[in-house]
Amino acid sequence: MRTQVGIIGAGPAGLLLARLLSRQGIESVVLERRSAGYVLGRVRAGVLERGTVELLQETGCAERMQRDGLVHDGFEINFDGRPLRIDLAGLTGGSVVVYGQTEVTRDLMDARGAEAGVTLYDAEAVSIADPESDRPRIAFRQNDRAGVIACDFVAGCDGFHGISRTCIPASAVRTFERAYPFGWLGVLADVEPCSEELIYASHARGFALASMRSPTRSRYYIQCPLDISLGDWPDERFWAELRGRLGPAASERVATAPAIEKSIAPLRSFVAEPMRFGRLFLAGDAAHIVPPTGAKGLNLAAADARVLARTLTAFYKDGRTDLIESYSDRCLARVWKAERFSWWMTSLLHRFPDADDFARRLQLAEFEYLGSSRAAQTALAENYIGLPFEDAS
Ligand code: RFL
Ligand code: PHB
Repeated sequence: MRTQVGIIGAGPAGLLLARLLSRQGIESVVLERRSAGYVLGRVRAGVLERGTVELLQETGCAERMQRDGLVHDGFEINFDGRPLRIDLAGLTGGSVVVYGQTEVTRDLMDARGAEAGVTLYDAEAVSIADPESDRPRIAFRQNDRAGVIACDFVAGCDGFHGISRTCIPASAVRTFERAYPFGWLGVLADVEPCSEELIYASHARGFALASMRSPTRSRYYIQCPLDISLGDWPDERFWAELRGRLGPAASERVATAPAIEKSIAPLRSFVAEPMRFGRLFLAGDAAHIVPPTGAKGLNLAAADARVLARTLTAFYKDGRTDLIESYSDRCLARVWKAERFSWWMTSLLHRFPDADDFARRLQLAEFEYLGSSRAAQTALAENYIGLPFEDAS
């Protein structure tokens, strides 16, 4: 099989890239190791930056997001029961949209289904040959059948556990990593959210987050040790712990129902540099991971897809290779700012197992400073709504 761009992974980065390229008349084949149903069953991100919203509009598949997405002009930080509202709109003129990653993925899959591009599900990429040449090839397996895709470029959009990054020789890539000594236990339930806006709560027992997917579907998380198993956390225990951490006003409004999904996610910061090796580009979680506290992962994946689509469009339309050369630097400049912000939000709001009273006092001082300083709130707000894109000319 031959195509212009071989895309590994049908998560947000891969599907968005495929769609942006097809709008420019550039062909691609997407390989996804799981089934479409499995990909749609994964409950993940929920907060879209304005830039991500605009990008989805650009792809022409934002109709449902515009109808069902919830515009949020602010959120709350609750510190040991003390609320502080971050007025995103008042501080920055911007806002975010709460619309689940599952829905974004569904919209992109539907759009892909209606156009000429090929997406192969249950098709696992196993290796990438000659990424430094102008004819790289992706070897894959689909139901015991082996196949090869010959292409001009490979986009490694296969997430943190994918193969693309591992196809770059160790001597050509440098990685930076921080693992956090806790995870998030998440629950999805069909109940009215306890608050109209998200609540990020820092409590002596640990972090908690009240989020949502719709006016009738809530998404809640609590910080948990890494060694727990889901069996230790029946619904009643989860609801009690959540209520204990969220602060008195919201706790009273938490409505409960059987969890329709429950999962544990470890927290990690990770960056691989550079994000390109010859004609192999890394995009999204394949190149970088942030802890979810800043709501940045999906948005970074979308930003990479945007930069890569513009890079490849300039190559095919105008023969430009300079954007290929600068792809990694342009992405990483923004990625590291999101890494910093996500690490900062995580450090401010979580309980670290080895932290002493001094460390907790520092967190409290940071919270009180935030409460007293419009400048500090603005810095938080402008990062949360998403830093601007700096497009190459
Ligand atoms: P994905 O979504 O992991 O997709 C990669 C795809 O590649 C496939 N794959 C392969 N396919 C073929 N061959 C192979 N060898 C392959 N190996 C892997 C996989 O099956 C998969 O389908 O990466 P992508 O596209 O880069 O997207 C990244 C986002 O999914 C991720 O950053 C976000 O979900 C992170 N995240 C959040 N991001 C936000 O912007 N806002 C949030 O509010 C937010 N909340 C979250 C989150 C992530 C969480 N977890 C589960 C870690 C909340 C949580 C709990
Ligand atoms: C979510 O709704 O899943 C969500 C919201 C905000 C975050 C992380 C996850 O920071």
